[in-house]
Amino acid sequence: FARYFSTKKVPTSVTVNGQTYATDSWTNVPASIVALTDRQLHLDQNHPIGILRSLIENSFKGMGYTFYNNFKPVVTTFENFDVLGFPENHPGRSKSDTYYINEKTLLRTHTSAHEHECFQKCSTPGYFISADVYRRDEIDRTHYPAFHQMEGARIWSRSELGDSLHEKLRQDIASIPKVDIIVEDPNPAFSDATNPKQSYMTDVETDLVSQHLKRTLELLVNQVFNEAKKSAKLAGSEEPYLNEPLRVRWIEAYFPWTAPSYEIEVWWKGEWLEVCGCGVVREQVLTNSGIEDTIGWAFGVGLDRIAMLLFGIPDIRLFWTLDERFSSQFTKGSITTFKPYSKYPGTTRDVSFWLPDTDKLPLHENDLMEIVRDTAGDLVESVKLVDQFVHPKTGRKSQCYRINYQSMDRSLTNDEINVYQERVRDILSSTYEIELR
Ligand code: FA5
Ligand code: MG
Repeated sequence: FARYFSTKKVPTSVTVNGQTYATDSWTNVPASIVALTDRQLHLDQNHPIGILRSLIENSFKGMGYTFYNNFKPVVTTFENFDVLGFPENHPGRSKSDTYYINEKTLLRTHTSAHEHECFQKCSTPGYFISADVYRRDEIDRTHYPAFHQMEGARIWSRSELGDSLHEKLRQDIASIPKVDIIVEDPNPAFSDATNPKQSYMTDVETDLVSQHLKRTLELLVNQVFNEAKKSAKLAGSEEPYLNEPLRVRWIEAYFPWTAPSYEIEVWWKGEWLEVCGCGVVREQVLTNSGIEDTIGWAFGVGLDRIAMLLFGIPDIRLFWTLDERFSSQFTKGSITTFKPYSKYPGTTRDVSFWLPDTDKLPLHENDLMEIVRDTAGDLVESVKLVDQFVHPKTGRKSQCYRINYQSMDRSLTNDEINVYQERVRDILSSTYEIELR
């Protein structure tokens, strides 16, 4: 992609949210992505993402949290990775996964990029932050290079609480509203024995902080999925699970800045749905943020896929449409089921090629995705690898990708699609040492 970008002549600067940054050899953020940073869908009270954000915030009002919703998406590599303990070689740091403005500046890949700042400035015991985040990723109904996360965190100061720390933690746990929910914890399918604890915390502290975290997230998930059940019932579904208490389970997870770490999954439509990663915050994040002798937790939940369930939205790209037929369907404070408007037919085109020899610049799948998306924008419904084989004699590898072009608001002509397809082929063959077939 660096190469693709260089053929397009990297601009000398990139402007995001009114701030101008110098570019360098790391720059890989296309204008089409920068344009999304002004949308602020999570602040729109009449947009499903904004409605979901408010729904969650409302169930935590008066419980000691500050709500941050205005943090800008440009952060430093220090905030997004270093302070959180991401190792140097972590794949998340690579140019194929992350949008860099320049070597030291990027579009945040998660809301955890603000833990450093929030821990420093937050004056309540905890906070929630909601924001748009960006990742170079595949294209399909549930993946988009921009999406939204809500993060929560809570801390307790040992030096302030002294001997009453345990008592305070127990009180705080007891004050979380109880929910009618079936929780597999400990979950028989997983053992917590391998989930690392931190040596600066006692076992009792780790256990109490984890309990507070788990009860908090069970409350959040119950609130959200009860709404999803109501909306599924209103839409006419008679699935038996809609009338039963929600089933959730806790599984072990790994994040560089939490220990122990967990994920909560929800039983939904016959399968376990991954909802949220979380854990007990590592000491180094807290001390690097200038708060000594504290213990606490953090979680991060993706809002888009949950909003898709709640509002019956079949395609993640619909969140970004400017079509009135979408926006007019949603109003502040209410969960309503999306009524699809006329779908326009899609058309597929295949692109096949021999990959370069191994010593040449490899073509990463995300590079291909980016070229397609940058050429045809939201007219790309999906890009899928449909065939791949190795030539028995030459040992060369061939791949075939199927691009599905489809507009959400109009019908596309064959001529128009042919132009995009030709452009994709041209860029591919002029940038990478592939051989088109
Ligand atoms: C994180 O981003 C961590 N920051 C979460 C966290 C916070 C852990 C605090 C511990 C403490 P993860 O990469 O799994 O974790 O992403 C979290 C959620 O974002 C996922 O569960 C998923 O719902 C959503 N998500 C990830 N990629 C995409 C995408 N391309 N499109 C839409 N949603 C996505
Ligand atoms: Mg994940």
